[in-house]
Amino acid sequence: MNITIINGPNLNLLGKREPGVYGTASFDDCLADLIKNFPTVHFTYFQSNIEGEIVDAIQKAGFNQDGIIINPAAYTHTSVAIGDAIAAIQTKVIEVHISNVHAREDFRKISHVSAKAVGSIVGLGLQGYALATEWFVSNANKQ
Ligand code: CA2
Repeated sequence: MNITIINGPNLNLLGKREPGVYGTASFDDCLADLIKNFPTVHFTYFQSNIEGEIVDAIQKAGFNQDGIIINPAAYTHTSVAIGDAIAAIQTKVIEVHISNVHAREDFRKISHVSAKAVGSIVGLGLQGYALATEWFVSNANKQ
């Protein structure tokens, strides 16, 4: 099974800044755990701080992967282009947010992704990525 993980702006800083909100682990740590814990999954990881590059990554993964896990970070709340890209592809998408966006500022309650995703996981920390992977593995033969 092939899963692409796409992370948006500033998530390259995980583990280095704001540990109170986003924890102390880097995404490299998280990816190493995913690779270890899901040996049947081939993960492709992409992170960008640039909106158009994220759209390109969605289109690239959107027709040849078994699942996409995306955390568009701040673009979640602003990017019609990322929402449109998710609506345009075949691959199912799970939206993940590390923090509980519903318990933060009002602007974080808006998502251009949620309605186009198969589901969303918010507020469960980096474990959200493992839970999303688990869903794709469990539902592989139903897609
Ligand atoms: O909770 C999430 O996963 C977010 O997508 C994270 C975004 C935020 O804009 C969304 O509202 C919720 C921010 C990512 C910034 O990541 C940092 C990581 C470490 C240090 C500073 C920022």
